[in-house]
Amino acid sequence: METRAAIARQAGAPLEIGEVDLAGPRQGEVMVEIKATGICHTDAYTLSGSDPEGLFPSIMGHEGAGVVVEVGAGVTSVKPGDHVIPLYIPECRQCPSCVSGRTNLCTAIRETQGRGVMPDGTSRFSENGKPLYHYMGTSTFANFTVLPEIAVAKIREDAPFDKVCYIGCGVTTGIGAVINTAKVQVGDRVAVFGLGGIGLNVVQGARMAGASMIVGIDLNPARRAMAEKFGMTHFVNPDEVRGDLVPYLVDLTKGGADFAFECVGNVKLMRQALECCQRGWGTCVIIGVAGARQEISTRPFQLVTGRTWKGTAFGGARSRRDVPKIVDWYMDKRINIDDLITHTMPLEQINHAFDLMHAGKSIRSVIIY
Ligand code: NAD
Ligand code: AHE
Ligand code: ZN
Repeated sequence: METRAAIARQAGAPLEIGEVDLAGPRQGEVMVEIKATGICHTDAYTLSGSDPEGLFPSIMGHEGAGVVVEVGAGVTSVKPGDHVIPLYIPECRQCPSCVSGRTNLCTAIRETQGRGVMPDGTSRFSENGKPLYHYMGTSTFANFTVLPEIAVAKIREDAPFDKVCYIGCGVTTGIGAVINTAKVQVGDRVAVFGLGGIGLNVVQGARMAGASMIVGIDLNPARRAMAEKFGMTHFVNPDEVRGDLVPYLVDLTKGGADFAFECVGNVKLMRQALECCQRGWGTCVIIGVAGARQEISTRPFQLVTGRTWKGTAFGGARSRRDVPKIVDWYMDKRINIDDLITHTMPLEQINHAFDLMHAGKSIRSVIIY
């Protein structure tokens, strides 16, 4: 069949809207009609050419929601008509990582996913007989896509696609980083570097966890009002701080943050986020993704004196188990997604969504098919 898609032809070029061919689902696979997809900074990162795994031409996008329209042989956990969220970290419940109980990083299909193909080593997308690569195993910048069964989470049918698509990455990543990875406790002091689509969900998660102080750090003054609405108690614009940012933050938090979250993808900030943590026990959680050849550094003394650097992908969430729960939280009004979706538009305007992100004018843009 044909499907409308935004094609990433080459790094640095705008996406091109067109019809591409999509083959049906094979054994263990499902075809999903994508109803809505958010645009995350990671899409921009890969499109920029900085991602060592970036492949072109490809169909990008990883923050979608839609309806199963067809299933391949052997699929048992979903059926046509089911509402689902595609998962860039699947949950097979059989691989050593899943059974370890220690990580959400299912390894069942990670190798082929990184090569832009389905687990059998081939692509379902093509154009004029030439394959197009999948992206993050999800390819939600196409009206229809094919995924492994283990890479979809079944969700309730009354949840609006144009809102819950954001749970496919940003919401789960931010809130999960606080709850699953950091395990922030009541009364903790939290610092959040970067108040975009991820950082604002960290702020939201920190408020849910009962943090007593939530310091937001961003160069964009327009982020302040939104972050305050989500629970930020103090705003710091590094451009307005005289002298070094780290001692300023240590002073503000009266000794250092219990937890600091880097939500930008900037290795200089990753260092500052570690060093503004409380001596003895403060933990810095890296969420931001930094490009090829970027490295983090600090004086070992920072670690010797009790600080910890750790990272998180998809907020440490067990995807098939946790995503439906987070959809319930949204439907029960326990979390706010609506205010973070600042723009919606048709697929034809997807390049405008990237422009808004780069200009700091949007939190999340959502494409509605
Ligand atoms: P975004 O563009 O919406 O937000 C980034 C924010 O950082 C903006 O508000 C911007 O003003 C701010 N910023 C930029 N430079 C800054 C600086 N020097 N100091 C302070 N603030 C600065 O991006 P996003 O969608 O929120 O994504 C953030 C990062 O998280 C990206 O690197 C993305 O790839 C990554 N990410 C990681 C995961 C994961 O699972 N680990 C999931 C999703 C996104
Ligand atoms: N190919 C990239 C990997 C970037 C990365 O770390 N991705 C996160 C999700 S970002 C979502 O917006 C992730 O899930 N990582 C775990 C994994 O297995 O990739 C690079 O930089 O190499
Ligand atoms: Zn993302």
